[in-house]
Amino acid sequence: MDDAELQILKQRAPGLAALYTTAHDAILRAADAAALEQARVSTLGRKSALTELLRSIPTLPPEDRPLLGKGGNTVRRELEALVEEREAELKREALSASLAHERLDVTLPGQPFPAGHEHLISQTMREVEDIFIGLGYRIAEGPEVELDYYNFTALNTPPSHPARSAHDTFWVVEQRETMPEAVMDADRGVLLRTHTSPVQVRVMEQQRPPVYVVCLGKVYRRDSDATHTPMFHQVEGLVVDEGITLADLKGTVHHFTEQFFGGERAIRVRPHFFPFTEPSIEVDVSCELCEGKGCRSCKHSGWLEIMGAGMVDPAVYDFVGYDPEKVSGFAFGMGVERMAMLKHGIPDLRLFYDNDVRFLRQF
Ligand code: 2NM
Repeated sequence: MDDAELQILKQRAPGLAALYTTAHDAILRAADAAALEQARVSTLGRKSALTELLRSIPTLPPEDRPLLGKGGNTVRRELEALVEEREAELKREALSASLAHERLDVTLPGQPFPAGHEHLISQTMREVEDIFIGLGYRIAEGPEVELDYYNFTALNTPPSHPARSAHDTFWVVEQRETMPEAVMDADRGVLLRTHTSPVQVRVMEQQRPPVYVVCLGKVYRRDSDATHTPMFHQVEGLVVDEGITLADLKGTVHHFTEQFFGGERAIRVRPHFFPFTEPSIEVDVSCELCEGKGCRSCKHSGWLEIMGAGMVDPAVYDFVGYDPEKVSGFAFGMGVERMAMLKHGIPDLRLFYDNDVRFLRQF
């Protein structure tokens, strides 16, 4: 409504004009959404003077009705539009106030937080992997929950072997739970693998020679004391090809120890026994902490025991269908925790699993 229109309204319907100016001011004065809602209800609501006036029109003298009816509706539309405008204006004000107040500088540096790193055991496994990858080996993996057949039987470890007892092995399903006694068969148990060798058996089942693989992973034994944890890590390697001899095993181990421990290293082998290799050996590497003179680390012998190994027993080839007349091979196994302890001079196995970051972050 412009000034001229308002003047006319003032002359012809002063009550309606006064109502309009009061309502107009109340709406414009509303300082926030709640105040605006209050102004809307009191000026346009069901109990407002304007609504009452519009409602009373049918009772007015007929000559007054057109003016007050038309004027009243115009006033209502104007006030409704005014409320909407004021509402939009308040929203704009609120937005710019919050933008000013909650301004965020996205170029500020972030909150620093400490970055972790791989556990020493994982790092050590990766180093070992890298060395064998460099020799052309492939990495093999297998299940940690394993069948009796792969963990023991196919590795030429007969049912009478002490390692099969509940004393040393975590059984998941014992054979007698899966089989009636009469047909009890030593292969049907399910267990947590006690070494990574079952992976090598699975590899031989899957592929023909030449085989050059290493397997790294968790193994489980029912031991727990200062020098044994119920879970630990192993690396095992397997080579099967034509014409492989113990000399290849020794050369491979020598290369590995020099790469892993650094410097020039001598190795020596001692005879040993494993059910799955013949002949079997244990391998020592020269102790460089004392240059072979003898120290606490090498128990004053000048040598550190690092692995068991041997030439794969033909009995194992029978299980996987390899012909021992055509191929031969070697296998070796070592404990990752022990390798890391020897390399870094760590005195106690339990440090790996206490998860004290003051220890872990040194590596
Ligand atoms: C060792 C020591 C000696 C070994 C043997 C085999 C397989 F599958 F070829 F028969 N895998 N791993 C082996 C041999 C493991 O660990 C101390």
